[in-house]
Amino acid sequence: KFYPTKEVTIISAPFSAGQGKGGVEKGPGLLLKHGLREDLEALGWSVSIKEPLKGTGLDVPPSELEEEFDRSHGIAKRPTVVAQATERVYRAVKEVSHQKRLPLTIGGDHSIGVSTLAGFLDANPDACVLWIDAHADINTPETSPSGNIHGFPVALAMGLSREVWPKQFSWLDEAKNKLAADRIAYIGLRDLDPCEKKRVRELGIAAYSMYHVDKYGIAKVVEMALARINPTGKSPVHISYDVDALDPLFTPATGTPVRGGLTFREGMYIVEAVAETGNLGALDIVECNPDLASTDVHEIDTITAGCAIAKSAFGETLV
Ligand code: 6HN
Ligand code: MN
Ligand code: MN
Ligand code: MN
Repeated sequence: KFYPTKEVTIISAPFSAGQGKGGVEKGPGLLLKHGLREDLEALGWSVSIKEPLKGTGLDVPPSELEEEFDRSHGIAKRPTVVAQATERVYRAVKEVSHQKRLPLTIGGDHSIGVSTLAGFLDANPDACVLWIDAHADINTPETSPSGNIHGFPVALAMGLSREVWPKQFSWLDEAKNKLAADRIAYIGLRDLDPCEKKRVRELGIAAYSMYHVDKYGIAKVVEMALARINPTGKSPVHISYDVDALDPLFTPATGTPVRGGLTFREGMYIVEAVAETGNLGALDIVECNPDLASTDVHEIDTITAGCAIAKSAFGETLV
């Protein structure tokens, strides 16, 4: 087992300026309020909490942060604050990873994926990544239709199109290891921008869309994905889980919902299967936005789905 002593640090990342909709910064507080910490303790984990954005003023809705458009190459929105927040989260994930505690990073929007990838890879150069998402998050300024940096984290961690990054992301040059294209697999894809499709194909990234989930079933898809990125079965697995991978029936309160997603059970199966291998190395749970819920039930469904992902990943079994 990669963490035989079962020690986890929850890294709270209440950050929302990687996209434009306020409310996703409330995700970590609500996940904790719904018992995330106690759930993990009940499964035998010892839990500590880190808050790298506390006191920075970065943990507020995007409308309260400086409006900024970098149009030097294509478009990137609010690069200064996103770079500041992601650097802080990176340092926290890196420290926790070197301490051999499992980093569980809770967002916040998915821009913090660059922090968790770079931070975990710093301590574990052989890590592999399952990116569970409706989206590929592999844009850079010149390919992004929106300029929202939550659509960039995979590209940033891979070092793609380095020459067009907003200058504020130079902190990332010091990260020791870049994510290699053969160490990441996607599951749940169904809404890629044209340039993202081209990139995923050209880089030969293992990409399992909802079509593949329908065709092969989720168990086979997880098996194929892990065989591609972790052929020896010995590498720690970093799961970056965007709750919009699940169908909006189950996680309606999220910023970029796309119908036709994973069922609740398919979504849990992915993390259960990795838990069963004993190789879970790091987990991110992102993009829960209570302000986008149209009813209280939608808010609770979304937050409790986030908690369920964590429980399943940390070893809860059904019987
Ligand atoms: N996410 N591909 C779209 C964009 O704006 O770049 C959507 C990105 C969604 C990002 O859900 O983490
Ligand atoms: Mn997404
Ligand atoms: Mn995402
Ligand atoms: Mn409903």
